[in-house]
Amino acid sequence: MQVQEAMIMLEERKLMSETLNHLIEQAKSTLDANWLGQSTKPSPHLYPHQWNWDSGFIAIGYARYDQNRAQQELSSLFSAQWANGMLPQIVFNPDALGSYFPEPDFWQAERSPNYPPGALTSGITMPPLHAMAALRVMQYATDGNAAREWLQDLYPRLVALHEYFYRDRDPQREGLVYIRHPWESGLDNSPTWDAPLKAMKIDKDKLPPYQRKDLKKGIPKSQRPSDEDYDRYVYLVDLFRRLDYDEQAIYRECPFLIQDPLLNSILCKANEDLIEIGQALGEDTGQIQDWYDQTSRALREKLWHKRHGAFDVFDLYKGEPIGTLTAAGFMPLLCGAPTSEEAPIMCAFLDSHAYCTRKGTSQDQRCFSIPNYNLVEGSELDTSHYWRGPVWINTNWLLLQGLRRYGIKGKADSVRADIIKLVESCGFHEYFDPYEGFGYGTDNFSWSAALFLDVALEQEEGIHELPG
Ligand code: 9WN
Repeated sequence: MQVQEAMIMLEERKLMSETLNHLIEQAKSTLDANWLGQSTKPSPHLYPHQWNWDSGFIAIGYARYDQNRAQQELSSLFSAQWANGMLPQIVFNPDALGSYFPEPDFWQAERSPNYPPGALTSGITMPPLHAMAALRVMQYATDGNAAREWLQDLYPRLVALHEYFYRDRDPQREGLVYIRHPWESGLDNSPTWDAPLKAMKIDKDKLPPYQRKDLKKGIPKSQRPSDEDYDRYVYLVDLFRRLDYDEQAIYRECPFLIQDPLLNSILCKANEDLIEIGQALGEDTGQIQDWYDQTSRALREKLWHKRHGAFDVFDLYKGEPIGTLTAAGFMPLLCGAPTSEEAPIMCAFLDSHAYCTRKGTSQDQRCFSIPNYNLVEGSELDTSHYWRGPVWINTNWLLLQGLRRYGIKGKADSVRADIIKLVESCGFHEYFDPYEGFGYGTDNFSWSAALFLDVALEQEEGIHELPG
């Protein structure tokens, strides 16, 4: 056994099952407190509505212990699906309007002919990990018949969502879909978006008036996106509503069109999981297999960055790669896109100081994997600033699945151990400092609780041992 593995095992044992059980109960209480009756808000105050990819992660946690809630979480989100298949980034809670920006009055998403009657939604989407979550609901189902019935209802909606991406977001039929707003990436102020956002020519006097509400929730301004970023976020929303959310017009006019490896890897993996669901339901999954093949090939052929040893991001508007150094560059491991030569190169990069090697346990040697941005070469690194350096539990959880897929046991175990350690020392924060482990952003954050639950229950059941 290697020294690294032995140290991790020792640490895991030290966290006695009593402590783990206590944290598991706390995670469930956190989700209970954020439960709105049909869905879960991401956090008590900062995010009072339902968010798209948050609900996917949250359902993954619920799938482990509450099938009903897992199913309701996804069903309520899909009840606001647009007629063209788009699943909105936010489904607004009518009882909580007034404390977040932007809300339905600003989005004016009803200008689109695809807007779902009776729902209140934003006009953009997010990474589609819902088939991954649905597969877990199926796998952990306690009542097979009820789960099957639920899946029969959800399956065509999941197919429509994937179809939307390939039909409307991949106009050149490359197998890679684009995002058109940083909020669609889920990694809002990632340094990757700096160049395309700065290149946007905006006339501040022509921006619609708006007021940020995120800065009134007790989170330091230094931990939220900048005002310059918000001006650009607002510029893009205003463009979409002026174009009545017509995707062809947006494609022609939008200055922010990006092929991102995180969203594309999630879509690719979700295709694979959707095939498994479809086969269990006796459906023909040929089209979905074709989507999976297209995207895994395109990730490899267009986005692999040999010199970086990770996957790149492509700016479709400018027609050139951006040169990513964020955690998104490792996400293709999730769907099996890297070749058997590329995966070990990525792993060596991950195992360098750039993304935290577990060097020791003393304060000055400690580093939690993996930060969202390269700690050595990231020129815009800020270890307390949102997506510009901190460790996030959702990206770590995704990476964990990818590392396991390739049998990269040492790193997978250390990523899992760090998820548990961060929660143990700081609770269910939104994000964490890679060196100090401090929790930042909002507290009682739902996906931190849900994904902690997934790995903690796995550890408790002792089913985390990996082959090889
Ligand atoms: C905008 C809810 C969401 C997450 C995103 C995260 C943050 C929103 C915001 O919170 O974004 O969508 O107001 O900052 O960046 O990933 O889904 O938790």
